[in-house]
Amino acid sequence: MEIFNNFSFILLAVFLVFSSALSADAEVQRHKFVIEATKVKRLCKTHNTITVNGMFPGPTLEIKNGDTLEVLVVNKARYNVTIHWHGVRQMRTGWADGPEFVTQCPIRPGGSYTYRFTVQGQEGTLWWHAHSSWLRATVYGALIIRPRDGESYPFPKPKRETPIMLGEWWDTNPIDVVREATRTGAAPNVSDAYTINGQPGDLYKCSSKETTIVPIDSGETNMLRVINAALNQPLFFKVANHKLTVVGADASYTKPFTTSVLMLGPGQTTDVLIRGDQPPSRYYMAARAYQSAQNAPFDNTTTTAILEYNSASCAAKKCNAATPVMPSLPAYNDTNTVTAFSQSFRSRQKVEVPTDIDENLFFTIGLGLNNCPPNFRKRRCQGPNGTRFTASMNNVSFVLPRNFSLLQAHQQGIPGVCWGNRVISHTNVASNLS
Ligand SMILES: *[C@@H]1O[C@H](CO)[C@@H](O)[C@H](O)[C@H]1NC(C)=O
Ligand SMILES: *[C@@H]1O[C@H](CO)[C@@H](O)[C@H](O)[C@H]1NC(C)=O
Ligand SMILES: *[C@@H]1O[C@H](CO)[C@@H](O)[C@H](O)[C@H]1NC(C)=O
Ligand SMILES: *[C@@H]1O[C@H](CO)[C@@H](O)[C@H](O)[C@H]1NC(C)=O
Ligand SMILES: *[C@@H]1O[C@H](CO)[C@@H](O)[C@H](O)[C@H]1NC(C)=O
Ligand SMILES: *[C@@H]1O[C@H](CO)[C@@H](O)[C@H](O)[C@H]1NC(C)=O
Ligand SMILES: *[C@@H]1O[C@H](CO)[C@@H](O)[C@H](O)[C@H]1NC(C)=O
Ligand SMILES: [Cu+2]
Repeated sequence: MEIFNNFSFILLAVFLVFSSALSADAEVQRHKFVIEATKVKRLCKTHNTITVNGMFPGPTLEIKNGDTLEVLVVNKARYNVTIHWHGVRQMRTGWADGPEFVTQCPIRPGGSYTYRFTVQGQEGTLWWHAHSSWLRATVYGALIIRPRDGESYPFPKPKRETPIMLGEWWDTNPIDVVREATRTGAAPNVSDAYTINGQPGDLYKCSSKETTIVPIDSGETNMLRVINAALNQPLFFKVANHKLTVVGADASYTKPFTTSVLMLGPGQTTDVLIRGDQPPSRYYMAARAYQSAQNAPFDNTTTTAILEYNSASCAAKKCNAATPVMPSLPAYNDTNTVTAFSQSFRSRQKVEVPTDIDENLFFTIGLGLNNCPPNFRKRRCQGPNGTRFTASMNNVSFVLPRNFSLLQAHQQGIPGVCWGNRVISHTNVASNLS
């Protein structure tokens, strides 16, 4: 624990005055997000998909470090909803963070809520998504944070920048998938497709015509802002014949390193530079599962987009474009590649980390806790060996409160919410992951 004496308090006050003067050029950006059901056709079937402003994926927000976002969310859907600003450090704006019943009660159908927060000291790529039930399967978008005016990237400015949002698509209502899993205790159905910027791509039925195209010109260096917006699945990502130079992750710059493949866990982002240094043609960028768990079912399909040299496009060649080159992706269980990739990350500068440990904490994290209480019927315990498929920490599962958010209960000292029976272990994994 840090104890503030008067002297450091004065220093802090001076710092605050100074830093607010520094951010004089910061802007307040206002947006309106209307959450509504929209007809979206994928894999040959039209769904009433919950979207933001009728867009899937939702709008990309582009701000500068130091800017303030003010987003009015209007809920015209038939579900409770909240929006989470994934990765944003909510400094003194905890109520704008978004996880339902943690920092706020959900926005009910017909209701609205304004999120207001400042992004400070973070640059690169983040994203936003719904944080209520499984609405995030379709309610998500990119959040791009560029340097302040007068500042620049710590690498040469890319010619073009393209968000690459990797997603998961269910050929049914995703809310039904999680409700079914919660009812039966079985693991939720795996997705039917992965997507790049909302499109499954050439390898799926009825999808070829809409495959995402990412343009490039010979000789130029572009940036791909890769985001894993999947709900549950770590994903490999590769571009045929092209090397990728990682320059940032989760809105922090990294020491650059070059790789042929990325692996992103759900929620992670990775910014890479890609050079148009190959013969002008069409190249697939592809993503598929990294599955470390043995014997657990997973979606083993592959999503693709096309990196297209402009001189090799259909338009340039009067619609006689080449079949794209396909990258060979790592095996689903290629943990060595994942380890090598993860171990390549370095900070740009030397960072002092605390080395004196005051307290050691020991956590076990599990999936598949045996959790079928005697009073539960068999039909609610259809997980492996008659269990309920649950996530746990130190053998305890988390259950959301139903009447107040944790933050409100903590702030207002409302009993029975934060410090009450938070350790009931009868919930389902599906409602716990975020
Ligand atoms: C929606 O949220 C309200 C609280 O804001 C809660 O009472 C209600 O149970 C929620 N509905 C669902 C379907 O979760
Ligand atoms: C989950 O998969 C099973 C087996 O394929 C299917 O019968 C069921 O309808 C699916 N559930 C949902 C909600 O789509
Ligand atoms: C994906 O899994 C199915 C069975 O669920 C199997 O038939 C198919 O061969 C697998 N495909 C790949 C590419 O591994
Ligand atoms: C990965 O899967 C293959 C089969 O697809 C298997 O032969 C191999 O032993 C597995 N490797 C590991 C490390 O589990
Ligand atoms: C189910 O039970 C059997 C017999 O006790 C055991 O061998 C197996 O590992 C169990 N499976 C799981 C997924 O726990
Ligand atoms: C974990 O919790 C269950 C009850 O939820 C209990 O039966 C089991 O013994 C616990 N396991 C450990 C290692 O504490
Ligand atoms: C709020 O819900 C908790 C259980 O989640 C319950 O214990 C508590 O009594 C409730 N408080 C009020 C004021 O309704
Ligand atoms: Cu998130």
